[in-house]
Amino acid sequence: SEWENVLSTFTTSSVLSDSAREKIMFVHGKIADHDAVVVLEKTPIREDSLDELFRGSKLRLELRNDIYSSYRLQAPPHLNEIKTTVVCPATEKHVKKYKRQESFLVEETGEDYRSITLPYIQEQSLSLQWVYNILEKKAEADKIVHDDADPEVGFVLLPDLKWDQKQVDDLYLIAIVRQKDIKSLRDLSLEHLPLLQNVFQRGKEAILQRYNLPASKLRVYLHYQPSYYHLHVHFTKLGYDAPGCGVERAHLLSDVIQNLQTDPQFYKSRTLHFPLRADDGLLRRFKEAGRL
Ligand code: M7G
Repeated sequence: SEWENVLSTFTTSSVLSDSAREKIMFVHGKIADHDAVVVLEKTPIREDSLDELFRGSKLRLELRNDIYSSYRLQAPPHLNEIKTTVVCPATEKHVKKYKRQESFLVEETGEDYRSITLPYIQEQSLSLQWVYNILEKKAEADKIVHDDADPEVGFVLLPDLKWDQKQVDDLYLIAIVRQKDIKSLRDLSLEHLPLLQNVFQRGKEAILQRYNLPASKLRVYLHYQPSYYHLHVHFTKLGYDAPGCGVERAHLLSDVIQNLQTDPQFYKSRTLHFPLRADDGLLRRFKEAGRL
């Protein structure tokens, strides 16, 4: 592995949000003249590193009282790394995405989707270049866990940006479908059932094979609204609540499949609820339309 020094010139503008409990911090700043967002996250302690941790660390006693003592432990550097994600150049949307903000639950009817949401996402949403790079194997090709090249039901399954793959405890993969014209849940209808079933079935099988994690340990879901309007499915380990992934946006893939089986128009006609941040342009559109 190579070492880089992209962050040596990083200048901090502000902390967008942080959580002592999740041990994560989102920082806005500049690299050269470009806006950048840097995500710093302390990673879990790995069980398979415990021996090395106990043997190779230095301990400084902080207090001792009866049977209780507390220390500061200085772990070997390679056991004490900080997972770091850099977005550069970052757009204003990226900066907003990571800023701690009050959010509001929006009620979107099928008609609201067509008259408010769709025009908005057609005008402005985050670039999908990273998605196309993955599908065309121009990036992250060595990380692919399952590749189904079928143009109709095919998809690429690979580790999510948020997962460092060091431990299965916080397993997080995404399946990116090969069809390019499905923006979100709202575009789904009966014709997509074979695709969804394929992603569900093959995705679970691939994860069992690679990580020895059975379907009963997986949470498989889509986000609505997503950040990126190219259909993708999240696979996370049950019980691991990834930072910034609230329940309000999650739709279990198994429910999505059943809903479409019951009613092919389900996602075109049903009212869907989701939270939007205070400074989200879409929230403003809902307000302007008198829907909030
Ligand atoms: P989403 O539901 O559109 O938005 O999910 P969210 O980020 O608000 O949940 C997109 C998913 O793709 C997220 O889980 C991201 O962490 C992941 N992701 C984003 N990018 C830019 C990349 C990338 O470049 N590579 C990989 N492997 N995953 C990414």
